[in-house]
Amino acid sequence: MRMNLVASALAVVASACLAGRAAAYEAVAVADGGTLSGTVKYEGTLPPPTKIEVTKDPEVCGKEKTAPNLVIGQGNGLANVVVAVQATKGKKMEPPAQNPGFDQKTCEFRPHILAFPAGSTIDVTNSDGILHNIHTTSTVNPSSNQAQPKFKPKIQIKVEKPEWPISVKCDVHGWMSGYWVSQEHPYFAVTDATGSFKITDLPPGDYKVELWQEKLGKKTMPVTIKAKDETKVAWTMGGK
Ligand SMILES: [Cu+2]
Repeated sequence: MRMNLVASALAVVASACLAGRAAAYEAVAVADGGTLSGTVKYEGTLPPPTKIEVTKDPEVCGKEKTAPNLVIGQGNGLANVVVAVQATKGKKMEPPAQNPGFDQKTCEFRPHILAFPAGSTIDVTNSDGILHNIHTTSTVNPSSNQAQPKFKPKIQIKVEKPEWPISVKCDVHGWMSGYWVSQEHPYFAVTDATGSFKITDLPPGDYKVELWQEKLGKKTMPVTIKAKDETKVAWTMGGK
């Protein structure tokens, strides 16, 4: 009996170690999934927008830009927040029907935050007709550094493994910035211009949800998802 107890205690420790090392996502059928929806709003006194002086190619880029690192919309809705449920099992991640697109237009990356399933091939386009040089900084995936002159309209970059945020810059225009978010499961979203998001088909249960905004950092919120029900949240990030 005592030996059994010791053995099962060891087994628990061993499996905990394995979980800690691998923490692999398990794809299962989700018949009674729930929805997480809501908003992320900026809390506190609104900061004035940061202006960026354009120092190159103003005929295409414009003369001045507003920094994209803190975009606050109507009702203080916070755009471009990555909302990632820390799920360990659930729906199988389906590859996107179309390659996610990442454009360079008026010397800005569009979208500013691109979230996609790991294994996606990103179609990097250049709508500007001037030289850009996309430069990603990865630690898990290979980084990419490629010039894209106007006669080279599309570059394809495959992002094999989950990793986020991956910083994206342009080596020609120092103000251009964006982020890629490569996820191993489908339970993530990026807030829209009003700070809204929606994540569906979550297996019922208690979760931690990670919020990430490039300037404000990370925040973790708990939620409970109920079968075939919608959990609505109103979260805040930011100032005091
Ligand atoms: Cu550029």
